[in-house]
Amino acid sequence: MRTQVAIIGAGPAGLLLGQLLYKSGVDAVIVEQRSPDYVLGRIRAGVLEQVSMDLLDKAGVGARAHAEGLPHDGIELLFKGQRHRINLHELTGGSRVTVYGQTEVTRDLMDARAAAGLTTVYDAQNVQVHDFNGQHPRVTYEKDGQTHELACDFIAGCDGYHGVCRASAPADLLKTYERVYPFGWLGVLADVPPVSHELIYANTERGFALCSMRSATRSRYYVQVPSTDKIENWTIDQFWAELGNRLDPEARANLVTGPALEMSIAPLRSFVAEPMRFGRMFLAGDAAHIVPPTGAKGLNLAASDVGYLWTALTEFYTEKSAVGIDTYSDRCLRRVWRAERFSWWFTSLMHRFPETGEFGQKIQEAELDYLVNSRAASVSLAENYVGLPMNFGT
Ligand code: RFL
Ligand code: PHB
Repeated sequence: MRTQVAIIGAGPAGLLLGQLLYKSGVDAVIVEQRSPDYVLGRIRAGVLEQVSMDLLDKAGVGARAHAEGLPHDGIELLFKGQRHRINLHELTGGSRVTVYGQTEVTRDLMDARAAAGLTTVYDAQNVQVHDFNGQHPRVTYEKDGQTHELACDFIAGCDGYHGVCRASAPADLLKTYERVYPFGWLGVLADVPPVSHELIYANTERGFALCSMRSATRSRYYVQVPSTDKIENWTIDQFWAELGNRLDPEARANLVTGPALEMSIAPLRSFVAEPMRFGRMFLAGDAAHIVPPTGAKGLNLAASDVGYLWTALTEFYTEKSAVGIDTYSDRCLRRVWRAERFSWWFTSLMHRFPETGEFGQKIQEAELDYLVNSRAASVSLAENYVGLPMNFGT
């Protein structure tokens, strides 16, 4: 088999790239190690920046996100038992975010890919990338007991944090930066109405909590737990009790409980791999970087990487220009590090750190007090939360 761009991974990054390239007339095949049901079963992100919504529109798959996604003009910060609203819309001069689940984004992209008759190889085993340092890269994989080869012009490594593409980059060219946090998020998805119509980010002496949602009837909640904690240690009733303990009295009174559709613990990590291009192989999304979920930036960064890569590859094929390809890594990494900084800062502000004790808690409360009462500080939070434009600072 031969294609112009071999995309490794059918998560949101790979699927979005495939759809954008299709719109530009560039041929791509996606190779994914899991089944479609497994990919759709992963419950992850919920908040889309305007930049991501625009890319979904450009890919021709934005209609359902516009129709069913919930536009949010603000978020609430809860500390010292009181909630304070950050008016994202007013502070940013008109921007907002859209609450629409990653599962739904993935489903919309999968449906569009199937409708266009584009090739996705699911359940591919032992995927390997070859010869990306020369002019003729190749991908090999096994399926149904046979080895297959995919010849291509470029490889897009959209295969997530545990993927094969970053692992195949020459070790002497790759530099990684990492911070692992001493806690994770215990998350629950449940068919109950949300406690509030906007997201609540809570800093409490018992640890962080987040009240999010997927729709008017489906809620997504998280509580901070030590990184040593195990999901077997929790029942759903214990989860609801702990969440309630981290909310203000009004939110606690509004909390509707029910059975969990999904319950799992996600570790928190900051990670960046540099560069994001190795010859004719590009990394995009979680394959290149991880942010702690506090700033809701992971999926959005994956989308903006893909936006830059799509532009670069389209320029290459339609204008015979390599400028976008040559600047891809630098352009992405500037945006990545800005999002890494914001996500690290918001994580540090909202979570209980075992080593900083009561002093750390008091400093956080003082910063939160400043944040909600200073317009300058509120604007800084708001403009980062809704997402900086793709050409910011250029
Ligand atoms: P994915 O989604 O991990 O997809 C990678 C795909 O590659 C496949 N794969 C391979 N395929 C072939 N060969 C191999 N060797 C392969 N190895 C792996 C995998 O099976 C998979 O299908 O990466 P992608 O596309 O870069 O997308 C990134 C996002 O999924 C991620 O950044 C977000 O989910 C992060 N995130 C959030 N991001 C936001 O923007 N807003 C949020 O509100 C938000 N909340 C979250 C989150 C992540 C969470 N968890 C569990 C990590 C909340 C949570 C709890
Ligand atoms: C979610 O709804 O899953 C979600 C929302 C906001 C975040 C992280 C996760 O910051």
